[in-house]
Amino acid sequence: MAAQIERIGLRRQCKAGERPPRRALGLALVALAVGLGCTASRPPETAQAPEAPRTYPSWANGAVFYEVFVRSFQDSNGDGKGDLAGLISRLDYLNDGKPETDTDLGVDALWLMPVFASPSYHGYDTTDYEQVNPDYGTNEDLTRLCSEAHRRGMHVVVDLVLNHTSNQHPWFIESASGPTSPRRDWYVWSPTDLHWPQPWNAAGSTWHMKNGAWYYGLFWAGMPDLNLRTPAVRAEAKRLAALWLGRGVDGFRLDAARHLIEDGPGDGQNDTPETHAFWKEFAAYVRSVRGDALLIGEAWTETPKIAPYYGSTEAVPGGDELPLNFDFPLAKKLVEGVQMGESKSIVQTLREVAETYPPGATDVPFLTNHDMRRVASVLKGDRGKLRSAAAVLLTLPGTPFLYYGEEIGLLNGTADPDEEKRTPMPWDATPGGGFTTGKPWHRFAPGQDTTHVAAQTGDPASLLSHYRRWIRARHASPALARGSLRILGGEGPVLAFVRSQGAERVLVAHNLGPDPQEVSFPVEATRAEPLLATDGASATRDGGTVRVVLPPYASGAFKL
Ligand SMILES: [Ca+2]
Ligand SMILES: [Ca+2]
Ligand SMILES: [Ca+2]
Repeated sequence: MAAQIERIGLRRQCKAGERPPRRALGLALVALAVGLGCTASRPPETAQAPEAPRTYPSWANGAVFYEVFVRSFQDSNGDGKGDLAGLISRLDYLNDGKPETDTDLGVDALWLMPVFASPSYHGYDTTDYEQVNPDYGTNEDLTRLCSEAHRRGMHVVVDLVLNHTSNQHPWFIESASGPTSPRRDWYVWSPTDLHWPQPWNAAGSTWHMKNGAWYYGLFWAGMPDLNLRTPAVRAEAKRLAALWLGRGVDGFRLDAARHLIEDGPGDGQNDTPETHAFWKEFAAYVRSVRGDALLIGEAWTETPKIAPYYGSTEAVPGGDELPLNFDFPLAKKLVEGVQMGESKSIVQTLREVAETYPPGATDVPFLTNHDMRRVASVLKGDRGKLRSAAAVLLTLPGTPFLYYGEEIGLLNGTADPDEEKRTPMPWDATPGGGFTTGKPWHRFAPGQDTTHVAAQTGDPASLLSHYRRWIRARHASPALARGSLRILGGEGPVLAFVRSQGAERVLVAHNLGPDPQEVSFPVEATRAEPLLATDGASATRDGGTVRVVLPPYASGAFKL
């Protein structure tokens, strides 16, 4: 492969809490200019609704998030299980808080998968919402993690699972004790089996018997659904959110967000009006506690059904329900598009989002998360495709999420269970991988001897260095971080668009395929100056067009 030309214009580091400048919407230019991740179409400041706090976590708009499975990130005490003290010791890898250094990844925020007490390795079945899982440390460790992250300019969001608890939670044990239990209505009970299937599995059962009655547990019998119609449960959810905000966290990732309140089989198990009403109530409460607290919804469904989870962007900038929602359809199309070297379905999804989401909503692109086969395995470890996937993700509008290990091309484990998507982070080639001095709680994914942080950290050609550069390019450009999106063209291997914020415009072009491409774009330009060009991408002004040369899997962002 030809020598890489990698150039970056480092202008400044975005600071946590920085509010982007407002500007008027320039409709004239726009074939498809979307307010995604952009302040352009927010309502005017005069349209204030006095009864509701009009606040929005602006720090999250355009930020780069990093999803961490604490159990697999870094062990501090040799028990083979990652923990919060271990994560704290690795924070400088994620962001050292020093803009002058570029040896760190440079992410802006962390999402921690569940850290509360739980009998399972993954923690999505909570037994105590007020205590950190002893495997991970103490409540004080979590507060210390938050302050150490804040000191480096990072925010921290934790998983809050409100749809269900563990069947070992004292609330459920009390509720199940009999029909007269004072917590009977904290869960959903029926005297008979109502035979509702699981929405994704017609053969699945959601009603489970205990002590002569049937309770609703959407995922399985070990995870009974809370009854969020019960005022005391709603009050408890709010109290717990306020408690952890007070202990230092900056917001919550909301598991199973579309399944909270059910009113019947089938459609009644997803996206009900009562579920939306609960989230609006919960979000208003969280805003009243802390105006810049973030809520991120897991609504794993199609674009038209995700859109309503933002709520009204007129009532509250960014949305009066959940200000961020993971874009699952886009994640699927990004990975497929990169795999096939075809931009068409990525463009179609971006257009559908633009047409469907409320104006001013912030999109949340990602490649994979802990529930998906790792992208490096899907792309069969193909160096070019992995570089394309990273560059596309980090140049899209909104708030991109990385899943730990993606930045080094970590493979999936070799078997089927979910654990194989969540294997320990390989820091080096030693038997414990730098992850633990003991025996890892789970075996490493294949290739730990070659695919690890130490091997990539000082190598300018590594995937890790590529991620670092694109994250830095995003920070160096308000247009790339928070600007609007205008798509140029819509099929073939070239994915190209213009990101704009105020007077700054950046032309972004990716070659998703193995063949060299040369494309002229009819965009007004006084220059075509690389913000970052990787794998040999280049651009020149040519009359009324900008001509972009893209070797295989090359990406470029050019200031116009
Ligand atoms: Ca440990
Ligand atoms: Ca740094
Ligand atoms: Ca539910």
